[in-house]
Amino acid sequence: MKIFYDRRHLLYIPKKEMDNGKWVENADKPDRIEAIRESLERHFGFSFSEPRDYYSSYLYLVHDHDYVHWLKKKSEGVEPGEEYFPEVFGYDKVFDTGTPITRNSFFAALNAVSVSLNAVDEILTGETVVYALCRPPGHHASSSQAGGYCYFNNAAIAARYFQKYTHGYVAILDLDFHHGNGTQEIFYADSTVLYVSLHGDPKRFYPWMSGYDWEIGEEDGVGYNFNFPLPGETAGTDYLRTLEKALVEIENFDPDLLIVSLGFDTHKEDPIGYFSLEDKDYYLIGKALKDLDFSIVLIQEGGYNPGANMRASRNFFAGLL
Ligand code: Q9C
Ligand code: ZN
Repeated sequence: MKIFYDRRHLLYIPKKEMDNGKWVENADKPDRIEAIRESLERHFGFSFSEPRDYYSSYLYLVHDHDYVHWLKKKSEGVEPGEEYFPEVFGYDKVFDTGTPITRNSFFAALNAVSVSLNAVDEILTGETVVYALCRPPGHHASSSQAGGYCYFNNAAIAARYFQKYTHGYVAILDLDFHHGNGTQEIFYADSTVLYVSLHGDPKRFYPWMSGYDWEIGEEDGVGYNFNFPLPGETAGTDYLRTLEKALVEIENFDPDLLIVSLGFDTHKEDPIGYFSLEDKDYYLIGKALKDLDFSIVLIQEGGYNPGANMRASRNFFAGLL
């Protein structure tokens, strides 16, 4: 399996976030990705390809010009080492209080997009499984707003980039603990991109605004959006049973490419996810995907406990490959 990884993510270090009225440490730290890299290097001997950089014009496959321009200007206005906390939505283009802007937010988020597009390029030249080990994550970012540590929607841009060259159908399977509100929004009226997500019930868990099972798409997209909200503490058996249902929808759709938004914040030891998956469950998740007959691009999303990420990723790839 080919893996793309860009070590410049180490330069992107958000410090704080506001959670329930309190300043807490920001969970999107570099070590969560380093843990995965080390684990895969050690246990499988994988090597990591340096991505080539893409121009920011690819962002417009998904994002509004106003939004891209706003993020670039805001990032440039922050002193190195400082971070800017967005004002209420309407003034700034961020929908929560957990997504600070640092001097290199724009640059780091664009690099994560580049990592993802390199992975799609490999698929276009005949690879069948490629992993984009990128940070910051993307699935909460909508066409015009940042949120949930996400600035640009890596998976959504990857899907549109694939379609630009193939006119093919894409399914996005979102396995992060949190609902990918951004990805859902971007493809909500689109029947060429299927969005399927398993996540914590939005009645209790972030991002609260979306992820209900009655959100099935609109206009042409009706029937091309599937949400599987699950209760807190969901463990392996229930999770895997639900995953099987989700995979049936993907098999019926029969995509030309499957993009997996891969979050390890479903692990029971994750500090901000509330499922109870154990190390061995990730082997079974990987195995469930192996049985599918599609080309797969895996794009890293959440996963905030480095130790748990090491074990989850090792088991996931043992099952997948
Ligand atoms: N009081 C991803 O996993 N914090 N983003 C919620 C609840 C935001 C996570 C705070 C969590 C976003 C890609
Ligand atoms: Zn998450």
